[in-house]
Amino acid sequence: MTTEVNAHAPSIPDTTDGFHLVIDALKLNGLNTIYGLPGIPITDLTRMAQAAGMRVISFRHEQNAGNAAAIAGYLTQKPGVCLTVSAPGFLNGLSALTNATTNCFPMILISGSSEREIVDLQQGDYEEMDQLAIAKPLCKAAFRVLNAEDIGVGVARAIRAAVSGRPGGVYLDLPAKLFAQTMEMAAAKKSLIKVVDPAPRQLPAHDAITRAIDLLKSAKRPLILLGKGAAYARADEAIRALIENTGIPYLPMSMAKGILPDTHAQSAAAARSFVLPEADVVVLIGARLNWLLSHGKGKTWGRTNVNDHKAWGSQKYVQIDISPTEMDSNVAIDAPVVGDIGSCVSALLMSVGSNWTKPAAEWLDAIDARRHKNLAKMAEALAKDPSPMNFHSALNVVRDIIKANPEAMLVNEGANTLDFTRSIVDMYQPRKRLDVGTWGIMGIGMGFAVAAAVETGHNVIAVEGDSAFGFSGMEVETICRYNLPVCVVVMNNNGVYRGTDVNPTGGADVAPTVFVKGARYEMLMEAFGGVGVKASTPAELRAAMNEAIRSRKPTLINAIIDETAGTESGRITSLNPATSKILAAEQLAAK
Ligand code: ADP
Ligand code: TZD
Ligand code: MG
Repeated sequence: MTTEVNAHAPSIPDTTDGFHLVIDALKLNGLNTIYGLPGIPITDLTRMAQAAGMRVISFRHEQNAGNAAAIAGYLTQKPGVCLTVSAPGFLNGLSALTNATTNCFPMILISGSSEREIVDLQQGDYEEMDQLAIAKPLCKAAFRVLNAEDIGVGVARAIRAAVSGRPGGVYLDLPAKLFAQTMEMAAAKKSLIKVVDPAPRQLPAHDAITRAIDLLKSAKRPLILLGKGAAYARADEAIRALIENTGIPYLPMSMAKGILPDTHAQSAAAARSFVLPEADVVVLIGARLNWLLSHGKGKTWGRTNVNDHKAWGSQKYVQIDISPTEMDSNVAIDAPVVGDIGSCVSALLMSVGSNWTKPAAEWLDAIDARRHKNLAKMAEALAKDPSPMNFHSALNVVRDIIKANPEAMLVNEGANTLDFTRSIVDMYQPRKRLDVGTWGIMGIGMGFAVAAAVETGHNVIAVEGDSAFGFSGMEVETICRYNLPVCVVVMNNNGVYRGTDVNPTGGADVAPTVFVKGARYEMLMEAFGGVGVKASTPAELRAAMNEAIRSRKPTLINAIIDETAGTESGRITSLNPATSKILAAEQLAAK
């Protein structure tokens, strides 16, 4: 029997290899962007991915690529993909993967690795490291694929692990040999998996809803607390309806700002230190009672000390979370509601109905009074125009720019720069504010900014402490290379927290928190063809930011801030272990 061959038909290769299977498996699942850094053994993977139509964004350091992938996951509900080389590249990416897991962002770190048989016998391969073992305790799940026919399964498992339940980071180990393995095309195609329903809805139990509603009905001073889980869940309409239909005041955690506009009449953000201790029933929606909420304990919650049994347990909690083991992690949760936020909030909403009794006027009026007092104080601080600028006068400009451009993405890190921006700059739309998150880490800035621009196409404004910026500053080249509409504002106060510390010994070394004075950060952006501006006044800052928004050109504004304006650790000074005592002792010893 003969087979007729059409000489003009395009030749379809009858085999494929590991490289192409990885690319095909990602694309099949709608993962079309890779954030990474090339090198052995994945250089060709980056080339082939680009050739196959994927967006491959190459960074200058893997940690920034990893942070980009993590926040891409937060913004899209699909795992962000980071690709690195073995050992050191893997380790650089791993800190971002761990941070993603801590923040509940879905992400997949794919790293090439050395050959198993050499690694396991510790025979000293190029970049030898048992990466799978190291990654395992630091992320949600970790997998290795040894055979090309398992690539489809490996990618499918990684996707499901990253986005189902509580989202998190997944490590996928791909040894160099895998990429060159070949497979017959038809079998290869069949081996790939298009994941069906990767993040299944999880409906809350009926009695959990009844319990929560009963508790809420008994409340005299109820409060809703929105966390970044609520923002991630994209249940914006249901959350707004729950808040508006019940009339309950709400407080957004930093990345939940904008789920409802910060100017909403029910926002208690400007009365935070009043509502937390005073509320009697608190509804947590996608927010953990971790250090950011003082673990539900202490003064923040109106308890003067742990042994104060009268005050202890005076608040009651409803907690909506997809993770059942989050309940009771810090204090007793009276009404746990386990499920996805969309389903849980919708179920509550059904029970709330249309004739819910709004909270007593006494509670709402007391909050309003605080709110107005604090907002007036803030307005007064913002109206001042000191020279040099302080955080307030500079951030007053950012506040106006975001108000005029509510679709812009805001990235924010630093200490004072973070705390002041969070309280001064109102957000108007959900998932626009991206910051240091659960760990309060520095270094997310440029990675987040790149991914925010790539994933949304909107202007990105990155408000950075001068120290914070330094952790990822080299990525301004990446921003220029891809011509991204990113405007970096460096709040330059000559150092960590302040630029005023001195070396107590009088020695030549400056204090550990102090940087080069009068540093010209704007020149970094100019070095790669972007726009650099030094801004010493609010008017200069405003003009430069407006131009950056208009032109969408990569821009870095060096905003000169009074070096005495900040405070130690911003607002978390209390977490320092008895700073003043240690310093006094050291100064004494130095004399
Ligand atoms: P914040 O720092 O803003 O207070 P956290 O990161 O502490 O927020 O809390 C986020 C919470 O949201 C986590 O406990 C996580 O399990 C939960 N979460 C994330 N996505 C969902 C979802 N789709 N449905 C329900 N809970 C979710
Ligand atoms: N390293 C990492 C990875 N994360 C951290 N949070 C720190 C170090 C410690 N740290 C902070 O918590 S804030 C900060 C550091 C180094 C920088 C603060 O200085 P800044 O901000 O210039 O960014 P301000 O505006 O001067 O306070
Ligand atoms: Mg600083």
